Amino acid sequence: MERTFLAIKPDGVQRGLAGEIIRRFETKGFTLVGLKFLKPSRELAEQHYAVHRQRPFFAGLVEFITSGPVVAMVWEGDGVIAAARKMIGATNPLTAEPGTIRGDLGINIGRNIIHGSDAPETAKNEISLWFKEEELVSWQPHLTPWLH
Ligand code: FUP
Repeated sequence: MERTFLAIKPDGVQRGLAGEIIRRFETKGFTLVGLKFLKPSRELAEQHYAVHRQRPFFAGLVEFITSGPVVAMVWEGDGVIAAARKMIGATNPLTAEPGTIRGDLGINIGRNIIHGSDAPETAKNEISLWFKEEELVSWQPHLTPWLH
């Protein structure tokens, strides 16, 4: 079953949006299989954003993501990687569509509330960067499949 890595960034946590964001993925029908609350180390942040190492915003991005606690999560479900990206919306909250998390809840590209893996390979890498295998729980909600 497909899995993705999502993280509610320090701005989302500070603004008290964690519950609202988790609710959206729960009610959509995806399954939470990993969850932790932590203040990321500089090393973890730099590894997570390694692809942006040469970009001018890299230092600020690492500074920001390590500035406070984040909610790190792994969600499971058919098509969850692409669907979560759609639910999150465009990188810049000002141009993100209404109805998306960033479109509904944010205004600043440097404070865009949530991260979501952008492809199967990055999802795999990010999940193993943030979680140990034994921290992930394989389970099925006790619902008939067509309810999801
Ligand atoms: P996304 O996949 O939508 O989270 O966006 P990117 O991977 O392109 O960017 C990662 C993070 O870098 C964004 F969440 C915010 C930050 N960023 C900036 O601060 N300025 C930019 O011009 C682009 C990205």
